[in-house]
Amino acid sequence: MIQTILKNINEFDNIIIHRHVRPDPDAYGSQGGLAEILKASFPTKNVYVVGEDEPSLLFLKEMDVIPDRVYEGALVIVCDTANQGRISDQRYRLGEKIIKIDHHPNEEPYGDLLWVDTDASSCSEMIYELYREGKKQGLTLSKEAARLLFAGIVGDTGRFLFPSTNPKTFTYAGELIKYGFHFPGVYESLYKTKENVARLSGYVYQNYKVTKDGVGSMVISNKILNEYNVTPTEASQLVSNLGNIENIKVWVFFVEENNQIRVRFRSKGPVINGVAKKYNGGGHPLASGATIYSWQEVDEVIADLQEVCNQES
Ligand SMILES: [Mn+2]
Repeated sequence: MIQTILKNINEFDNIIIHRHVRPDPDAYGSQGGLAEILKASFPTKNVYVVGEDEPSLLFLKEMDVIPDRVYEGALVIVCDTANQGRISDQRYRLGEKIIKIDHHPNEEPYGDLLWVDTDASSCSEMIYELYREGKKQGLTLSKEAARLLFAGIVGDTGRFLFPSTNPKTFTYAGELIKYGFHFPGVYESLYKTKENVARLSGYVYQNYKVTKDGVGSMVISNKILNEYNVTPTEASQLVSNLGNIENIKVWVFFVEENNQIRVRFRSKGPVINGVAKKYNGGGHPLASGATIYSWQEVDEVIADLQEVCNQES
């Protein structure tokens, strides 16, 4: 598949790279890393990156603003995005050919060519693999591409902590840091905490709940978001806080956003993406997301997680 993708890249002069909405470091890293590889390898091609900005990730890459006509006869590559509804900038459809490169379960196959590897820790890891494969044919990896791919791998593996981390992840990360970018700077930008978020973290540790079977949960209402002056996205990221607490096997965050409640699931073993799917969501077996529309559903979600925990113990 990598060879077929490379062949297509060779054939197009205009290449537009997309990623998912509410971008995370892997979305930016895989998109930006691929763009930098292609720019360094094919100086005469026009390579663009598009999508909404995430202010906290602008240190990684700035997006291009392009008119619709650029899509005419262009190759579109979508990174790190499982379903079409989540592609940031829906103009991706205007391209002549669409390639999906992703590591989420392939529940919604789309595009003319698909490369999906659910064993990859991150989409950035896949992009690095594409480079490794294409190296013999002349692909070039710049220091900037290395920085972006490293940031994506670090982001999706939680600094090499999550079980998705595999031997390749360490090998590739080791190869990437040889390019000489300042990796402590990447960590600093990715993990610096705003004061109000740190204080909300304290609130989470004080107020989370846990059932006797190991289902942890946390509800963050609009009122709390306002009190701490924290955005729903910032609050949702605190889901990882509960990961190290003993007795918690599976945990869930409910964060109010507009008239919806965003749900984030995490697990140390029991598979939870089935529950996410039931509530208008999906994702990885041990890390998924969903959306519910009333506070009454909170108890139902916890009951479903409880069931998952009991089945596997
Ligand atoms: Mn990813």
